[in-house]
Amino acid sequence: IKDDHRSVDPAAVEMLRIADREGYSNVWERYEKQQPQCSYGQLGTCCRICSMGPCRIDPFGEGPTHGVCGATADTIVARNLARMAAVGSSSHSDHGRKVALLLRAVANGTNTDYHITDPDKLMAVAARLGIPTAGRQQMEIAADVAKVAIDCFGNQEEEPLVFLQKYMPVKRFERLKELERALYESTGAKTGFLPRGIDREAVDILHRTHFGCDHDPLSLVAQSIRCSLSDGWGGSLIATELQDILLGTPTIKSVKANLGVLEEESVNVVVHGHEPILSAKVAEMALSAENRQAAEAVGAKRVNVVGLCCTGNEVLLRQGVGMAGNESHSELAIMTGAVDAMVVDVQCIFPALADLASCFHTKFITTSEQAKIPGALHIQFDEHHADVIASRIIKTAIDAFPNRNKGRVYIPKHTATAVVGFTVEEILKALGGTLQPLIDLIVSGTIKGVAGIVGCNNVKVQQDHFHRVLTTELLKRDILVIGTGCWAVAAAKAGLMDLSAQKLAGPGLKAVCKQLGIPPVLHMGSCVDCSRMLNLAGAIADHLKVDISDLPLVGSAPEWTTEKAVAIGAYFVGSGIPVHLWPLPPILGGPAVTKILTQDAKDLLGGWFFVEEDPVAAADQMERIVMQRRSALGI
Ligand code: BF8
Repeated sequence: IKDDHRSVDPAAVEMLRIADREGYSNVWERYEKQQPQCSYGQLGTCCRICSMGPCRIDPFGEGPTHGVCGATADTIVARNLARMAAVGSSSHSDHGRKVALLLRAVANGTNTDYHITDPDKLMAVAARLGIPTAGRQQMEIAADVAKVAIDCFGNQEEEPLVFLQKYMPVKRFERLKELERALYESTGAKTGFLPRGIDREAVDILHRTHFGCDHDPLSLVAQSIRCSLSDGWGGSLIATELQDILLGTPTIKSVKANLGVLEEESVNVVVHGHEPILSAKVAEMALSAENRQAAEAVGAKRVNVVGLCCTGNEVLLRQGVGMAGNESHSELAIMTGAVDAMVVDVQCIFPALADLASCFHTKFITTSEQAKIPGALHIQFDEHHADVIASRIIKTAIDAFPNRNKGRVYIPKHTATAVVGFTVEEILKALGGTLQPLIDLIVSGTIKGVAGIVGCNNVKVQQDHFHRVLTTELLKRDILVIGTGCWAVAAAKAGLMDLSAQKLAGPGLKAVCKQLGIPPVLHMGSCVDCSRMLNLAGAIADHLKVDISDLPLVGSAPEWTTEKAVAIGAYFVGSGIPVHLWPLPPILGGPAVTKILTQDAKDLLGGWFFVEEDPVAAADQMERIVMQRRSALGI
């Protein structure tokens, strides 16, 4: 297989050869057609908030320096950024809301399709929230947990939202409170960082970025951080914790990743999107006796459910479902001609999939009222009739199977083994019930620090290249790598989550991984599960009675694409973690905004953003940060 500038994944390279030969439209080809892309957009200096515009600020200082209303480049950039954070935060949080509402329905008996699968997790979350458990019925406790979660969305008081209060480590909470106080004293103006209500912080951004409201870069950036914190310590955290209660807390397991998980002899159903309330049911219903028989009746071996992107991560970790790939694999999966149905819910779904599926026998099924796609078959999902609807989806795939054109089927034979499922609970179990062994390893320098990576695929970067090189470089430097999302899929496909990847690690990390029988790269879940990383960081900080910003931790979002990644990066920064980004975020047209995010944030928050195009240089910089933090701690 020849190198391909579009992807380093051999399965992708094989499929792209077919795409080129057959003329299938794809994300790379459409990207080429967009060249050259608008430089105002890239710098963040175009504004279309009011109808006097659209306005744009000349990046070379030769054209207009202000919009029609007088907005500066910094105002425009900051407003655009804030709206990205609001959208990203809302997407994660709305996902969390649905889980909270489902938990309430299960608790009050109006939904019997789902159950409390992990009562221990229910008790742990209740205890964390200060909900009494002794002598109480399980469903009473579940109802209380659901109520606290639901109230976080609509809280109208000035108090920070309860999940954040109960989960954020003490020193971080104090630091943000102190920062609010200090800014008020020095400026006389209120600047908030601690989120009040999850919905409120997003609405606040929509309000303050309306024509003629907030034009101050610091104020807009602060609200972006606050809204993002309502995602990390609110919406996403609620999604993770309550999904664990309802669907089970993931455990460590060995799985397969890449397009080779598709099976020539089976009915292949790809679940793509984000919400495991749907995908977990599809995976479960595929195993029902009725559906097994129906599959056999059309000459298939079985119904093979596989995942893509984050909902793929959810069912990978909980049910051991094979992982077909990350974002840039979504079209390639259909091009194999072996996908009988692709079923999607919300987020990160190319609308192009509908057209592509129509070139094959593939049923492209949308299920959410929030994500309808022209050309798709819509089967409305309703969690109150989840079993029946999931079965209908499976049946639709089985019915499509006989229409498969066998002559067009090509499944690249690539898969890698990945050991996944490293929730905080599993990490604690592996360490013998306490974080102390991990802390000792960090203190002794056996492990220098921990890097948390999240990230998508972005067609501006060769698929998975940044993920692979950055991750490998960090391992070499004895930095443990943890992460989620499409980065995790890239790492799994590259074999970096296989036990054999231990040999890639530096001597300290290698010895630890061998002793514990774990890979040096830990899959913690989907993008909402970035909350697991926050939780781990918070637990270490509280254990040592320090702030997260004191710890040798660093983050990265390589190959990032979506507004959700902006929210994740911003809540990491707001939690005290420096975050590397590539590609460039659309902020460089605003010098004051750029300075706040890359420099001032260091003093204000202890976390900041930096950009680096070269993965080896990015690893160097991340290592430097880890080492600086170590020496500040005196270790
Ligand atoms: O939420 S990593 S492309 S699938 S945004 Fe989307 Fe990015 Fe993938 Fe998951 Ni996260």
